[in-house]
Amino acid sequence: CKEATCATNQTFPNYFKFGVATASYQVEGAWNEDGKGENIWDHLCHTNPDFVDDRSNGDIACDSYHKYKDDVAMLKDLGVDFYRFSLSWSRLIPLGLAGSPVNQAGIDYYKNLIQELVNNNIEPLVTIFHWDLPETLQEYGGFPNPEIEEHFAYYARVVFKNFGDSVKYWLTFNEPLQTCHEGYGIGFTAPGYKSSGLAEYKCTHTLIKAHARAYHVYDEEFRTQQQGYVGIAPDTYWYEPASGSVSDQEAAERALQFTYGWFANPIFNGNYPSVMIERIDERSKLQGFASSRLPKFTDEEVEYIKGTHDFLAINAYSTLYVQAKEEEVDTAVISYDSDLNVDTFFDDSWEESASSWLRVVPWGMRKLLNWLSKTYNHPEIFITENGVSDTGGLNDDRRINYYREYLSNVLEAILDDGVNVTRYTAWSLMDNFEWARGYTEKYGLYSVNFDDPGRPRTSKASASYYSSVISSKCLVDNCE
Ligand code: GBH
Repeated sequence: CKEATCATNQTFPNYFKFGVATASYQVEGAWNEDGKGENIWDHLCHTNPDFVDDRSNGDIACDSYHKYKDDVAMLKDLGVDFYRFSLSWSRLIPLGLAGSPVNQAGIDYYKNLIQELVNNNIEPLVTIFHWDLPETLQEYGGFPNPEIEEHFAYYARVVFKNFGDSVKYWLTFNEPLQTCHEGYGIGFTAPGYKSSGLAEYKCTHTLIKAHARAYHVYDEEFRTQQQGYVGIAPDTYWYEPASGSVSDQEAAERALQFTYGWFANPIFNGNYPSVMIERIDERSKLQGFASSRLPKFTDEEVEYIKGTHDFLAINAYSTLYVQAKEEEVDTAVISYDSDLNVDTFFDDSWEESASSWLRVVPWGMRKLLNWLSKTYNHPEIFITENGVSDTGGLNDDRRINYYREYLSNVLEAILDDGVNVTRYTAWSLMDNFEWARGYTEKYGLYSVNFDDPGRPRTSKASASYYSSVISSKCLVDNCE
C-alpha cells in the first residue's frame, strides 16, 4: 500500500495526524487502589447498580492501571501518531478540593504512562476531565456550584506542573454538553440529576468559567516554558434541516447553537449564542422568573473567556434531521428541550449501530466540519472522537466501513472545501465501560475479554484497517 498507488484525492496531507482515544473511568479500573479517591461514577455504580444496563461498573474495566504497557504496545502496533487519554481527578487529588493533598501514586501512574508513550514516539493528548468528578465535589453540589471553578483551577495547575514537560496538547473538558445536559439536566449520566433548564444552565456557566481559568493558568504560569496548546472538546450531532423551509433551517441552526455553540460561542466568539440568550430570557419571563434561567456573564467575564482556545476540537458520531415545531402555547414546562423547541429524527434508511443514539451518516461529518470552520472563523480543527458501536466480534466489517466513509468525508472537507482539519481520533482504542450501557456496546479497535481476570486484548479487523490507513495516509482498502 504505497503512497504512489494512492490517488491524490484519497491521500491525507503529510502533516495530518491519526490517533485513538480512551477515558480514565472507562479503562483504568483500580478504583480504590493506591490512594485514589471515590468519584461520581464509582459512587453511582456502587449505590445504584441498576443505573447501568448490565449492572456492571468500572471497578476493574480494562485494568489499564496495571496494563498500560500492553495499551502502549497496541498503540505502537496501530502506528498512531498520538494517544488521547484522560486523567482521573480523584486519582490525582482524592478529595478534589483546592489545596487538598495530591496523591503521589496517581502522579507516578500517569508519569509512567506518558514516559512509555514518549519512549515509543507516541504523542500524548491529554483530557483533564472526562466525566469522573471527585465525589466530594459532588457532595458540595457538583458543577452547578460556582466553587468548582476554583477546584478545577487547582487541579489544572497540578497537572500542568507535573506533566506539562511532556504533554503539549491539552483538552480541559470532554463533552461539556453531556456533563451538564445528561448529568444535571436529564439524568442519563452521573450524577444523574434531573434539573433540566435550571441546574443544567448553572453547570454550564461554571464549567465554561473553569475552562477559561485553566486556560489562563496555562497562559500565565506555564506557556512560556512548556509551549503547549489548550482547547476544549464539545460534541454535537450534525443537524440537517428536514426540508428547505426557512423555519426548518432556522431550527437546525438553533440546534447547533444550543449544543456546540452553547460552549464554543463564549470561547470563540464571546458570550452565549444570542438565540439562547433571547429564547431563555423570554421564556423565563413568561414563567415568572425574576431573571433568566440562563446565567449572565459580566462584560469582564465575556472578555476573560473569549479567546481561550488554541485549536477547535469536536467529538462527532452521527446526524439528526431537524424540523421546526410550533411555539408552545403553554410555557409552564421548564426544560432545555422546550427552550430549544425543535423536533429531531433519524432517517429510517440510515444504518443502525448498537447505540440507539448513533446512526451511520458519513456525509454529516463533512457538513459539520464546514459549519464549524465557517462559524468559528476557520480555526485549526481536531476531531477528538469519532467511531461506531456493535455488540462484539473480531470481524467488524461495519466498523471498517464506518471509518472508511467518515474518513473519506473528512478528506473531502480538507481537500475540496479547504477546512483546516489536522487530527483525527478514533473512539476507541479498545472495548471499555460504556457508561450507562455497561459492557453491552463495543467501540474498540481491540476487543477485551472482560470475563478473564487478565483482561487480554485481541485486535479486530478494524485495527488492521486503521493501521493501514495510518501508515499509507490513504483510504484504499486493498493494502494487504
Ligand atoms: C462519547 O459521547 C463519550 O465521550 C465517550 O466517553 C463514549 O464512550 C462515546 O461517546 C461512545 O458512547 O441515550 O442514554 O444511550 C458521545 C455523546 C453520549 C451522546 C451518550 C448520546 C446517549 C445516552 N453521547 N448519549 S443514551
